[in-house]
Amino acid sequence: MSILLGDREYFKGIGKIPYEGPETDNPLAFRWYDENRVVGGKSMKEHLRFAIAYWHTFCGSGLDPFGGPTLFYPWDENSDAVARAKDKADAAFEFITKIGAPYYCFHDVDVVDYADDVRTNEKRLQTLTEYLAEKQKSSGVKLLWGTANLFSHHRYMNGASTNPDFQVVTHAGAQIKMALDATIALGGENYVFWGGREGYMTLLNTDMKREQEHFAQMLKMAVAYARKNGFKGKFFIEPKPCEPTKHQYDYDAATVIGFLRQHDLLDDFSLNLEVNHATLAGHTFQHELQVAADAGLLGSIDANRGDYQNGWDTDQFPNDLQEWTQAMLIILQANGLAGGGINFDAKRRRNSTDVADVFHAHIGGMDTVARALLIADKIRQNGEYDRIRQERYHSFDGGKGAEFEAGTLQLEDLFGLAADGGEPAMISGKQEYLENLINRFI
Ligand code: XLS
Ligand code: NI
Ligand code: NI
Repeated sequence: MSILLGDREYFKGIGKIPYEGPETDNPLAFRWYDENRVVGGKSMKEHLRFAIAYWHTFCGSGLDPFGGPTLFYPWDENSDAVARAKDKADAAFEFITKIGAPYYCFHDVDVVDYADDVRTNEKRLQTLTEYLAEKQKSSGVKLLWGTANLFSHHRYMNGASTNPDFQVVTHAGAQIKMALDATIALGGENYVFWGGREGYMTLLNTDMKREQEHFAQMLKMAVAYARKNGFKGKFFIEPKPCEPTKHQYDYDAATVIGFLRQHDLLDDFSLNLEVNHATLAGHTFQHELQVAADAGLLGSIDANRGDYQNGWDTDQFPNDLQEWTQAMLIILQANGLAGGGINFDAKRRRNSTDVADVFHAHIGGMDTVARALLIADKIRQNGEYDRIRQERYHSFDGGKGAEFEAGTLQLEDLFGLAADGGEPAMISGKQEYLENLINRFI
């Protein structure tokens, strides 16, 4: 089976990335990601469900607020939008197949450039959907999630579903409908809402309550439409506290969970958590994972990292073993991601301009996450980590503590127990001990 549908090879000189193990000198090989290796009863491939982000990897131009593009792609040359989009799809599937990721993710406008006419756009996306369906079939690569880009076009400068102008809201709805059609036709397993410009720049001009109600209304319409058309997957909301707006409504996991509960959306939605968004919200990534896991809403992950010295969404590739080991401990404890996977919402730096750089970036990210999975599995097998955490709460496992948990004590009972039991002994939190324990396995 050929990995290429088109006849051009875009990533010349680089073949399928093999697994060669930790000792290899080959920079274009995996040291840790061995897709068939079984960890805790499941293959690495099934645990991690890696996905490639169409927008960064095949569309990202290296543009930043201070300078224009630095990344020029041979698949971007055709002047016809549909032909150009097909070239890009060829390049995308060549890369995804060579790197060996089982999934990809896209926004509507990553797949094909949109014009300023809704019906033209619908036709374009349908044409590309058919093309992508063929590419999926011949490669075995699947769609982890689709989404609509409701933040780049200038019409969305005041928001999309939360825009104060209803005509803009209709355009957001149209784009969501088309992106859902594409996702469903491609067997997409999930659909994502990241609240691009759903938020405000100043409260002076904003009716926050009304805007959030509009957002909930749009989500309900999207669910109704998708279910009516046979979509069985999950919807994810991806929290982020700011950027591009000063304040995004989907601030963090806890905020989104409250919103979903308030609008009765918990049956259809769970969370897609991004590392760099967690850190922008002043949380660790682990915090966000734990909040979602505790609510049974840990759906999917956008893997990347920020630069911890500056405060914006730098979307660097993950490389921090400490961070990912702790994340994996939470994911394993939660029995994995519910329906989602690990999508590299990450871009190489704008001065990483060699063709090989995009491979190095993904290999590094995949190896970091795979290695963290192996480490976390060892820590769990060793058992001491789980035991210490459990032991810390043992006073609730029986006696009056258990009655407290069961809700059968009154406040005056606590008074009596405090008075009779006397001053509690000091019990160490053992933080440094636990930090050393984790490091022992890294
Ligand atoms: C931006 C978001 C975006 C979403 C998809 O910060 O991470 O890339 O993942 O719209
Ligand atoms: Ni993201
Ligand atoms: Ni992001």
